[in-house]
Amino acid sequence: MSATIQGGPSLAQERKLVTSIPGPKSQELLDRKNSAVAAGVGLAYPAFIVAAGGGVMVDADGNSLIDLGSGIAVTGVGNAAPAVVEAVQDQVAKFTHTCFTLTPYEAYVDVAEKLNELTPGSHDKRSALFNSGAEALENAVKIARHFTKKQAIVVFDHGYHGRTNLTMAMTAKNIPYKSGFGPFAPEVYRIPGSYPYRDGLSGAEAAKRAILAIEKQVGAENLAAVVIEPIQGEGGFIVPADGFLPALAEWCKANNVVFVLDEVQTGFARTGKMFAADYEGVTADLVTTAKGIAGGMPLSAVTGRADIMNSAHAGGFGGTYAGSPVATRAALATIETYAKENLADRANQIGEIISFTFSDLQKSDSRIGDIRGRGAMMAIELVKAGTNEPDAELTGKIAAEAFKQGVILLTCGTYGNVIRFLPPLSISDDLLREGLGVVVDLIKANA
Ligand code: PLZ
Repeated sequence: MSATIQGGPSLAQERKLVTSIPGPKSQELLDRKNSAVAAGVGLAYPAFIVAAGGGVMVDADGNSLIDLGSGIAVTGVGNAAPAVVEAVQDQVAKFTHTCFTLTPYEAYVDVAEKLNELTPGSHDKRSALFNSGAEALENAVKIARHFTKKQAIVVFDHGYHGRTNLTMAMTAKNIPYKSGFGPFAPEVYRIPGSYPYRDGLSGAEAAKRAILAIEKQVGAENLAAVVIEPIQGEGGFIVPADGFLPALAEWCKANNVVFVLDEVQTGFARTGKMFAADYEGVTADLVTTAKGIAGGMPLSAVTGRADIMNSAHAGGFGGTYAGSPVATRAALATIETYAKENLADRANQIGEIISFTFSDLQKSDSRIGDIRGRGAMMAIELVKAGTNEPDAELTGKIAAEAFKQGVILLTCGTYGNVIRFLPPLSISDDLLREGLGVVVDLIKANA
């Protein structure tokens, strides 16, 4: 790497292209990557980043790209956010590791207290910390099984929960997540959820269908947990119809089934509230969190009902790095930043700009099949004109061309036809509008 460059919000907030993208330095690094890194680690946008902050990422060639992805909903507070940098630097200079379950430290307890306070519901709660989203999901399942003494787990069409063996079983999509990687963990059952744009069902109707499937295919007497994302992320930013989640939660409660909300992608101000469940009037028994929790440091958590969380024996949960001192200090600074900078409100403003932009375009372009999401977790579903047939080709083309024009744009969806917007909440209106303008122009140009 050549000249050192500082990231964070003081980076020039501009889209600036000084080479073609990826530029020669990134190309060189890409060649080295291909010779050194396993092919399974694919790269969506091969611009090698040297600094990031606010709403931009700067690559090795000096191009400044608009970030509409936040590294998949992670850097909500912004990349290299000053409070996070300060906390991490302070902590690494004190101690880097002890293993919390050997010799503990305060920041882990502080994070647990914060999560117990911030997650929906005022009941008595406990938390346990881990490293990744998938690890949190693995542990939520362990906890639910231990508590209920039952084994089956219900997940949903379009769901995404990770890439470990158990969470691959819980994830719906074959390519790229599962193909050839089986056999998968047993006792995981997938049933239809709620996808208003495609199934046309009300929340009550979708819940009735789901509950019938659970009762017929699994049986409450075998079922430990129902695990669901309050807005399905990788599956296509699918917001369930009103009433769907509360009906499921109620059924779980009546049947001694642990109701787990996976807020890994939706959590921490992203949707305009601290957690997406805050919109739904549901209280989960367990909540899994990660991504936005620690400003980019690897950290995740399971938080939930004290009786469930405390049902397992000491030593049942852990991991060498789980809840590391550096990640927990970063989380405290991150969580404080959401409140101090009012980032949930900022997420709503961002969401309004995005929906306004595409509602306008949708009036004259029937290829914008659906505009959906909450706060700064918004998406457009692209279809063939006048139909609801998914257009994955157009979607891929727009993301690829946006990249060449200096905009990092993520896609998702079971059918690969959803463009998702997950900008850092630190992005300026101007930069956001410029990035969205590139997308609008590309949609128009590819008519
Ligand atoms: N649950 C709801 O969105 C991670 C994965 C991208 P990890 N989603 C992005 C990829 O290519 O692997 C995710 C999620 C929900 C769980 C996870 C898993 O979180 O931190 O990636 O393990």
